[in-house]
Amino acid sequence: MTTSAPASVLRTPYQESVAAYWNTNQNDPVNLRLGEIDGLFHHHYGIGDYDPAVLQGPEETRDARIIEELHRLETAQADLLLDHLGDRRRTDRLVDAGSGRGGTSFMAERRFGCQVDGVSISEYQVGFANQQAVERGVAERVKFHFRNMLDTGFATGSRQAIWTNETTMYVDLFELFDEFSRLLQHGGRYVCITGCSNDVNGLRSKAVSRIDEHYTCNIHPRSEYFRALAENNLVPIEVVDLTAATIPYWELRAKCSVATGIEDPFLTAYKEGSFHYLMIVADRV
Ligand code: GPP
Ligand code: MG
Repeated sequence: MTTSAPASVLRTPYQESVAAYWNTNQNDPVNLRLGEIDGLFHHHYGIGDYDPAVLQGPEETRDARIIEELHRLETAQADLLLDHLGDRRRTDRLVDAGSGRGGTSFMAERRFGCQVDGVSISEYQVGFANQQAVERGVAERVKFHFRNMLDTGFATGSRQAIWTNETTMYVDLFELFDEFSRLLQHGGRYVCITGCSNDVNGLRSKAVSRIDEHYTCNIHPRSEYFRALAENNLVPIEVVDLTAATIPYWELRAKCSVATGIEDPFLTAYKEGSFHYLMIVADRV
């Protein structure tokens, strides 16, 4: 089913710089301290209201309570994504495109018992996630590959579902959905959670540009998602604006010792309406 890795994974200076960011970003308490709570290391944000009780109680343990709560909200985000992957069977093969340290892949395997292949252009992240798979005893079913999600090398029509959990801002959407359309069997499911700029407000705001600069990414306008999906036989069945649901996560994160400084641009962008947090669910036709 799985063909060999393409000859070169990193094909452009931009891809080299994205890989370098994730390869060198190994001491990131905002992700490591949260992941250490239960061994699920996420690289995405959270949704849902936080429990205001975490801000009360003993001062010495306040930060630890906030970290635990942030992790709960990030896991809730991944659960929402998986809720939309459709009825999956144990025999299905799934792809996590831009798999980071593996959090969503492990949750998918736990929920569906499926084979999951994660791809990342960061060799460090692939190594970290494969080590996690061994430690969790699921290395037979969950595998991470040093590959480019624009050119995975997996067989045509071999996949029943694919997701991107906050990774599409690193690639051209037309190229990406062309590859997903090739990989998915007819009726296969694609779920995307992403941050996108708001076409209604015109060109990107300063706050959105600051997010791009921070992560070396290129946030796309909302319209581009739908154009690129339509061009590649991917038909949206559900679109959910998660903006209001993610704002509490950012407000809580801003109060925490592991805050990185990107909290203000996110809160500004969401509140001024120049940016949305969106989930798009689509079927391959
Ligand atoms: C979070 O990863 C996601 C991205 C870097 C992509 C950008 C997302 C947008 C919605 C614009 P992370 O968990 O590694 O970020 P952090 O280290 O800030 O927690
Ligand atoms: Mg994070």
